[in-house]
Amino acid sequence: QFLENVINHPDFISGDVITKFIDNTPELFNFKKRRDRATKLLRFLSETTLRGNPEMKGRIAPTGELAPAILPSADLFAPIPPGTRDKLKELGAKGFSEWMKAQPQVLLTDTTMRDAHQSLFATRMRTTDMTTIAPYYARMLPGLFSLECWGGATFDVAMRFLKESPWARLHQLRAAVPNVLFQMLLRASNAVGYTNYSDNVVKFFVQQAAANGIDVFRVFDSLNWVENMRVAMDAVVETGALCEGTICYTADIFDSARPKYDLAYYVKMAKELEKAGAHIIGIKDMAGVCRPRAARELVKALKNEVGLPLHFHTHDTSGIAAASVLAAIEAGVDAVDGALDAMSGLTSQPNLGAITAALQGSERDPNLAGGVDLENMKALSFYWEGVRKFYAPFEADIRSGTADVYRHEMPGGQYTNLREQARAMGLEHRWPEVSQAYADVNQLFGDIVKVTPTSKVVGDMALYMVANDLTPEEVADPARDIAFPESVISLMKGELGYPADGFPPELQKKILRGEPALVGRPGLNIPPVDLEATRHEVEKAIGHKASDTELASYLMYPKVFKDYAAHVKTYGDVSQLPTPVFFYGMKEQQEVSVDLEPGKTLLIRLQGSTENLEEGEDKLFFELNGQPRMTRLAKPD
Ligand code: 3PY
Ligand code: ZN
Repeated sequence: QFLENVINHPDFISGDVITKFIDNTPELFNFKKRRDRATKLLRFLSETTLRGNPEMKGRIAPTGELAPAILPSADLFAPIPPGTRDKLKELGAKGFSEWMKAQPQVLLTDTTMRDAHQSLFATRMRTTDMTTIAPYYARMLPGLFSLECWGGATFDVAMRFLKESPWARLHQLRAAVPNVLFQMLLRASNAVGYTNYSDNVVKFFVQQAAANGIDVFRVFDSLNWVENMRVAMDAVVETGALCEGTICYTADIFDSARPKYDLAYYVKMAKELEKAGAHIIGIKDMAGVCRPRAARELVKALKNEVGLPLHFHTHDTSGIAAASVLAAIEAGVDAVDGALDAMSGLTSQPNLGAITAALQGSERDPNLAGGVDLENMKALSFYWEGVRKFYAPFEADIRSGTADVYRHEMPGGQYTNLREQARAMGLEHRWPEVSQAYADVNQLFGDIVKVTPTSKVVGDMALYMVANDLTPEEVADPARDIAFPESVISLMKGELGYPADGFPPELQKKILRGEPALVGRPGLNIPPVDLEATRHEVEKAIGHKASDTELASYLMYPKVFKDYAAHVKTYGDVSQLPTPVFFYGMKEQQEVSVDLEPGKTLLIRLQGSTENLEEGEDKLFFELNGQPRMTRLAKPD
């Protein structure tokens, strides 16, 4: 191995072999580290193969062969064409915003790597499935407006369930796609968490995200409170990235029974966002309840009233979201979101390929300026079709669009997660009741915007009501004592901020049991965090120097980050394992190749195991780069 390291070293290959070569090149002795990494991965593979990935508990693994997803044919040595990211560098954020408005074609965002899998299979898509296809995107769809590939629930899920680093994901994607804007979803003062963070933590997080590759920040507040978005928006603007100040759309502008969410409400908010420094106005229809007629009127009004480009986002839960997208385009929206065909529909975004096809030859044809070729979309979608099969156990059991969404108004990104929570509580068979309770809780809370994190609070309360057979009348009854979930108490205390008209005072009083609610935005009540002291805390916990991004992860999710770091210590970096192996383990005689880093690949074959012998332990026999290796696992109790 030493010789192998020598002859593969770039200095050696370049002929630059000087007498001090060995002294100057300590990494030649890195084979101990590599062996160590291989040992850790073998431990992970052994446990997953014989004991199962803990994530699969209660789920049914797919039967039959899971073949690798088919990659498109494209020349990956061809130069990468310039794209929107180059344009942003050239024009700056304000200039870019003007450029957007001047484009005749509608601009497209592909959400496949973020919202689509968050909404279809509980955010479980792993980094390797994204990085494998990323270099193809750079060459085959260079005309996209952006790739939404980060933020929202992906940050938490990457560490908590997939045991991988969200930052490494961003770095790898960025390296593969230098030309197209990367977009993230940022929950304003809740950043990528479920709680309001200190102002300086929000700012630090935004700085890290921008420095590590995010170009467009879609910033929203879960109660549509612009005051609570300013810290995040200011931080974004300061980095030079694009700030998409976002309206969360709820109810129906034509529903006279819910007059507070009328057209004037949204226009007023958009104007506030424009004043607050946004470069783009996002319309975030997180549940998919913005019907075509409403989309048309809303876009028309906003186009007239604000001077910024508009970006429309919706979900296909109802089954007719593409009609809303087309209506928005007709009314002059500048950019729209969709997911590539195989990852579209249901609770995900509408179908980007079909939207493109529908507009072919029109004056808003997305491909007017080139770079979003429909055939290329199809080839990329075929890859996603293969990838999606790996995640079958995480898909919700829904087969069709449903108009029920207009009743419950659950965000698409929450739907699969809430069903999963219901399943874990043994309430899956009572899903229609959960759905009704969700709508009831919304009314009890005063008809609020429901999007992370407020949507989670409404979901918690709905599950609580179904689990305890509580009616809305009983919840509201001042004489009936109820042990409200923590998240509900926090919401009513104002810890996520307030809706424009506040919470219903009677219910708030009951829930807070005499405790006072906060005054003003939550960030005013949270002291700044001492970042350097926290860095020391992280270092103590993980046993090595903490980078800025590790600190940012810890600030968001202290326990989840520590657990993730412990997993890495024990099992190494599992992010490059093929997804079927990560979730379902290896079969006998199966061979997998794992790229530890560029040029360093492990070839692992499972030869067999002795799990049936009555000894104190099970043994697995592997071949690692041609050498036999054995692992031992203590028998489970
Ligand atoms: C998120 O915040 O994760 C969302 O997708 C909200 O729609
Ligand atoms: Zn969404």
